[in-house]
Amino acid sequence: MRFDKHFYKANDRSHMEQSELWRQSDLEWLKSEGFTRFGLARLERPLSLAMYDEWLNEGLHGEMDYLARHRDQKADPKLFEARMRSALVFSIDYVAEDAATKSVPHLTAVRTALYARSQPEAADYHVAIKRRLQPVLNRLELQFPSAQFRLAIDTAPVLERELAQRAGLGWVGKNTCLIDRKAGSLFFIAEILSSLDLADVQMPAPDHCGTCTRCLDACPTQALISPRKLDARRCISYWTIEAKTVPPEELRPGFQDWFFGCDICQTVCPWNIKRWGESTFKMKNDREELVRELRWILTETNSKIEKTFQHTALARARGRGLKRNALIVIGNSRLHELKSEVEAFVADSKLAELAEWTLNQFNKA
Ligand code: B12
Ligand code: SF4
Ligand code: SF4
Repeated sequence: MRFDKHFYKANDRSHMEQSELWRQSDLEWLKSEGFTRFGLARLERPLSLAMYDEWLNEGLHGEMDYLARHRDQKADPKLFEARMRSALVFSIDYVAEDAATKSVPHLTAVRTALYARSQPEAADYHVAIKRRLQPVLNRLELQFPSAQFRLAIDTAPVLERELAQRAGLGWVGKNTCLIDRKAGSLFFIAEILSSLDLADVQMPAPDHCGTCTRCLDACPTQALISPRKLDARRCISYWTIEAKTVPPEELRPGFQDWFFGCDICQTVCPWNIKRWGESTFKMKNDREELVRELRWILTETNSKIEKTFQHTALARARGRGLKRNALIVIGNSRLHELKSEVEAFVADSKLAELAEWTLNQFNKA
């Protein structure tokens, strides 16, 4: 873990001392716990609320109805947690130095997003990160017995990228991800909400995308419809993780061999290449193993698949979602070896059309 001047940049020390939230000993302790990037932000009406509203109004959230349901709580955090006034926002890397050798348990050859690959955070990162932040929460509770604190990551109705941007942890890149010049963007955002009324004095990080458009150019399904605007209905990550239905035919070839999630708009980003090098993002190419794993996905019962992945990020897609994803990878990678397994889905109530499409891909060059 790094502990350098970058840490101080992300955390306004004079402000920290003024708020008495963090003393030098606290900062040293956080360092020893492995936290090197965090900042403070006031919980208030988001600056980007108009962008969020526009995004919802244009229907770019697809089937993710909860994002519309969360809208009012995101607009006014007091509706979500009446007592909370501020947030300690953390940036937590999810890429290991040896990421190329990491895999989801039971799956080594299918292409999954880096955040879902085997490392402490991957075993349900919500649980793993909450567990990691628990000692920080405990310490805060001891230090401020009359204040309230609450851990949050991902699922809470909080606009985490905006919060992290205001906490000084990076800028919102054209790929919509929060990026830091040294850390890149391959990190989770997590926060400890607090009832302490802290002034928001962080210097927002300047935008370092400049004239670069690599992410927009590289997205195979043109989901980045303009800088900082993502149409989830075109995004591989959305379709392979969040959606319950089958993606439209015109998008499927763009999915290439992505089985779960997608990292393309981040792994082409110069700030991630600078941090991790390109080889970190490569997967081993093992057709035999890929066929074996996809055969298992297609032939195993949904309940057994769900049990196998119950403590991993893959649980979100459920058994049927992973079968859907497998059919697309098989079609795009022309895995003829799995023809009979695919044929078994031609009578499936939900996946029949997709299975026909997969079989048709075998006839293409
Ligand atoms: C829904 C969701 C998705 C959806 C939609 C993503 C999207 N870009 O909108 C899908 C399923 C596609 C998705 C994909 C991924 N996700 Co996601 N997702 C979320 C979730 C739950 C809500 C995001 C949301 O509300 N989207 C709606 C859009 C409009 O909001 P937004 O992306 O936050 O954008 C706001 C800011 O960018 C802000 N903004 C823009 N410009 C500026 C400028 C300034 C100055 C300011 C202040 C604000 C600002 O305005 C926008 C509207 O408010 C968050 C967790 C959370 N609670 O926030 C995780 C989250 C954004 N996801 C995350 C991750 C890791 C991913 C993936 C990398 C996973 C993967 N490998 O497949 C991909 C990345 C794809 C991509 N390019 O975004 C991380 C992002 C970490 C980071 N470094 O940015 C989050 C924060 C989860 C977490 N706690 O770590 N995700
Ligand atoms: S995650 Fe993949 S599909 Fe989604 S915007 Fe990025 S490159 Fe495009
Ligand atoms: S690829 Fe270029 S434009 Fe896209 S987020 Fe990275 S620096 Fe910004």
